[in-house]
Amino acid sequence: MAKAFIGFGGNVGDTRQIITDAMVCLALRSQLRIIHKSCLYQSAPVEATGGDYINSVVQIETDLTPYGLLHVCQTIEQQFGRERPYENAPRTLDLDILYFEGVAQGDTELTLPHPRITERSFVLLPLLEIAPDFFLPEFGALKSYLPQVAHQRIEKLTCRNCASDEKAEYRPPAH
Ligand code: PH2
Ligand code: MG
Ligand code: MG
Repeated sequence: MAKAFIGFGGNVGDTRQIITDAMVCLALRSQLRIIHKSCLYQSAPVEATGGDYINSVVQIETDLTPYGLLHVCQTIEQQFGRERPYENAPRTLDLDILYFEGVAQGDTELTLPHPRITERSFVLLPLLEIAPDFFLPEFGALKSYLPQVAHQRIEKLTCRNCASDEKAEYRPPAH
């Protein structure tokens, strides 16, 4: 079984509900198991247009190959009406494989780890919520990239397993 992380995002329709439902669809797949789910985060579009996004990250373990998992992700995107009129167009649902254990590849269809994993608060914050010490040989400790994305607006939405007064923003340690 390989460990993998998948990012969820969307900014068209009732995205909170769409992501919640899409996670149920993912969980119903027999070739994988969801280990951790982050809370939902609301974030400003990064290099994209449209309204705020809702984002989340899940950790899974799976017997699928990376391309097998990509196929599952694309099928779920289709189930929720994903359209691709142009690059980074507003979308009902986007599922990105962020990391797949043991795989580093530069294929145009599926680059692993995801090339922009360290550049986006909407990936880093939910991923670090469920894997605080996550380390990638190519990048090092992911938490070390938080200061670089501190300007990107993001808010953690309250959910069952988080305290309502928790703040998502990065705060430099007090000296
Ligand atoms: N996805 C993109 C481009 N920009 N911005 C936010 N906040 N959230 C996203 O999921 C997102 C984005 C391309 O997939
Ligand atoms: Mg994406
Ligand atoms: Mg995508």
